[in-house]
Amino acid sequence: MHCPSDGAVFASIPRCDGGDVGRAVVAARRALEREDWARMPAAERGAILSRLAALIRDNLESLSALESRDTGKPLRQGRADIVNAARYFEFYGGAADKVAGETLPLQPEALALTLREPHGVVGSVVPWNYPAQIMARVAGAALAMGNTLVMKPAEDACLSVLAIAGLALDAGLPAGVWNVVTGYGEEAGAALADHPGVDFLTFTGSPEVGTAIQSAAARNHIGCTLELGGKSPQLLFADADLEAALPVIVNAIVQNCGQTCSAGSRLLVEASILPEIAGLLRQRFRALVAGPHDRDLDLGPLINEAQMRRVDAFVREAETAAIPLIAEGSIAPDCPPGGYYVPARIYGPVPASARLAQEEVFGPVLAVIPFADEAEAVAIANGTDYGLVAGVWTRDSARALRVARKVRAGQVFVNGYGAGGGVELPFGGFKKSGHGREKGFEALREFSALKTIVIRHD
Ligand code: TXE
Repeated sequence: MHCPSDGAVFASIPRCDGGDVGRAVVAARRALEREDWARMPAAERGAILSRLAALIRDNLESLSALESRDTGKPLRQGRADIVNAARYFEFYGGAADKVAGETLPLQPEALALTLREPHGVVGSVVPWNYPAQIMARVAGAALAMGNTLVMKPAEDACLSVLAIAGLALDAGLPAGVWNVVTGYGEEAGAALADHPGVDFLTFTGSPEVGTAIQSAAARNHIGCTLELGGKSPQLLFADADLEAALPVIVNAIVQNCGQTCSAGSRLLVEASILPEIAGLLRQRFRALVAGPHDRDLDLGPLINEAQMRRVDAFVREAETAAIPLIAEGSIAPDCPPGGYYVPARIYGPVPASARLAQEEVFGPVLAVIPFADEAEAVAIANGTDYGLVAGVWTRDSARALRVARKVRAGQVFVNGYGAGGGVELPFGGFKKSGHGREKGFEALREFSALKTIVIRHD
């Protein structure tokens, strides 16, 4: 494993192949069929997840340092991620015994009811941007519903996943219930997606690999949820509380160096306040500093060289297209030479059709796009292939509600953005952002199958 802050190798992990994946699927299947998991009362399953949450909190500092070093994110962001991972296991630990079915009206002589049953073996492919959080939102919900799990974390950052899955054994999770296979996407990941012994797939990552995962699910006639990123807009109206809005708008694009599926990467600004907003954001972006994870600055490095090339390509293209650069931040002068550092940048006005306004950069690059009125704001907000998250900033509550209902996004925040993680909130996209919902109670429905039973009684 390379540390993104200096590019140096600091750990090595197994490169699992199809054979390893096959053994993990067999282990997960056996665990599913064993008495100690399948017949465990839901409250006991929940208690194990709650104990795991407590163990994560007991190990908060070491896990935060590991997450920060592995991903390059500043230490306080790594800590926030580990706290959120604990929150997922607390939430799903408490929820495990609260999932109920229904009774349905049918005939006087028959009782009809529904049950939620586990899918069976869940295959999960996790990305590198939020390994602990994404692992926890999948494992918490899938295990709460009684599934067993084979998880393939990302080759670029997977150490917190290994550490926390190890703690799960200490919390009392029976062996074989949660299996982790490390390695490359095209080897271990593809083998997992294609394995006929997997009953349900869940994936967070690029749209390209999402298509491959969905194709594999179709070949095996199983369900899947996909979370494939976004080009999320924040709509800033002239009557908004700018003092409240601007720090949130900046954070939504620089958090985790912009490598966030829900990054607020488009800022739609009412044209009458564009010069004022550009001026205020210029000051804020100029003050942003990127540097090594352990210095805990505004931004850490990007995850790897490929991401750096990707961000550079967008920057070069913006230059070629003469899109104005409003401001850029800086890189701390004494950064280790092998790190993947880029400064935060803000461009505008950006034509709504430009690639910078349409495609996911996955870096700290904000595109500012002016709009004339509410109708145009909504049209621009909805004018990309994505639909993951949106933010609306206005003091006019009727407008906030109108816009929130018209914007095609899985989550819409009014006068805020991101809500501090929000493990309780269903999360997932429209359009190319994917389908299915994770987080909250909705994930418990995704990670279970509905069965109807009809009992005739006279
Ligand atoms: O993603 P990949 P990459 C977006 C973001 C980023 C781009 C490329 O725009 O710039 O994707 O990132 C595994 N079968 N997001 O290349 O390849 C891989 O090992 C099965 C958005 O890193 O999708 C890793 O575990 N699995 C995003 C995971 O897929 C495969 C998070 C993600 O890697 C596989 C990450 C295959 N054939 C990137 N190929 C989000 N939505 O948050 C790779 N993998």
